[in-house]
Amino acid sequence: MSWSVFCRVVDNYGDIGVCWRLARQLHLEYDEQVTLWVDDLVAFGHIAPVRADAEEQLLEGVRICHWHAAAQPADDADVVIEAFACELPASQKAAMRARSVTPVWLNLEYLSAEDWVISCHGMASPQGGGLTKYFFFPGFAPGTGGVLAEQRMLAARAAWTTQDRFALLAGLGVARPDITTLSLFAYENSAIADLIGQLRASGEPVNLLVPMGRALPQVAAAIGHGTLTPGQHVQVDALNIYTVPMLPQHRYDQLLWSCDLNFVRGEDSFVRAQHAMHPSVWHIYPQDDAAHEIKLEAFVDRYTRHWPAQDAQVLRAFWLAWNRGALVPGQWALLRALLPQWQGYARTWSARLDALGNLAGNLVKFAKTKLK
Ligand code: TRH
Repeated sequence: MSWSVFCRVVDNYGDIGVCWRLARQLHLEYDEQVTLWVDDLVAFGHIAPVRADAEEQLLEGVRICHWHAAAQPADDADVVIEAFACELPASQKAAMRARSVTPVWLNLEYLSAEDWVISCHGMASPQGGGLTKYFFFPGFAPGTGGVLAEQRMLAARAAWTTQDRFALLAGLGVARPDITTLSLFAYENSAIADLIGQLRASGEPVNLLVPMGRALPQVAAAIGHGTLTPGQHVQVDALNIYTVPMLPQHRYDQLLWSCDLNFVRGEDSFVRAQHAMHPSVWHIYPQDDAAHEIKLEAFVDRYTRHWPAQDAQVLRAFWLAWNRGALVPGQWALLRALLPQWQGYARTWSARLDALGNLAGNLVKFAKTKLK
């Protein structure tokens, strides 16, 4: 089948992060012909080696086209995906109406663990002119579209060794890869100062790897350092802070595999941290009406369903505190004490995710049933 995926970068890297992984996997693992239309090649360039000035380019077998005001996309594709409810351009809709075989039009939704997702997954909405749009919901439960998980990532993860881990950390300048190692990818968050304070007070030797981005100024402020730039190492007490440049997506995956606990955010890094089979803390994308807390709790409910109640409570309290911007004194110590058991729970959770089938494969199956 031929596929066109449309992506508008609302902000940050998650929109294009998800679309790029999906486009690449559809081509590499399902042998589909894929065009990815994206409106922000500069943001895309932070996670993959794309040229920002090219109208059209080929990367890993995927045709990438710049979607801008003057572009008139009109692909003759079997399946057209509007990612995250980005509106398809009129020219594309006209091409879809004119097609002799009606294409499958899919809205790929945001990821949520809420129960209602199961009943809405696959719902059809007639669009006139013989076209129907289907709502495709990623999710964590049977009856949803699952999450992205490439075969080659799963194979690479299975082959990842302690030596690989040490080599990766050494490559980032980490002097002692044998001590507790955390990564911190987050939005601006006043709880960062609390975390750093509690890490320092613990006296435990810890590596804290901080990717470039929105959390970095708060890390710098918390240690009274002024500006931090990529590749720096600052030691405060037993806490070793390393600033990490923006890595290509597969390297970032490897970084997640290499840490004992990953602070992640948004949608894509959140899922990748689950594939890493290590404990994680999620900074959910904040929404004005606090709707994000409902989503956060829905995930916590699902994720900790089989945990002892006491352990689940430690996680829930920490995640809520992190997202509300203030840790309670002693909260890091409680989370730290949970890490050994949580490591086991994280493995079990990851196996459950694998059993759902991956999002790209589920999309292919779904599209085949609808393409007439
Ligand atoms: O960047 P995010 O916050 O992205 C999004 C957007 O804000 C979007 O509008 C919103 O809808 C969505 O979140 C929920 O977080 P996310 O989703 O984790 O995306 C980050 C991407 O960046 C992901 O694909 C991983 C990638 N990445 C790298 O490739 N290298 C890196 O070094 C890092 C830190 C991230």
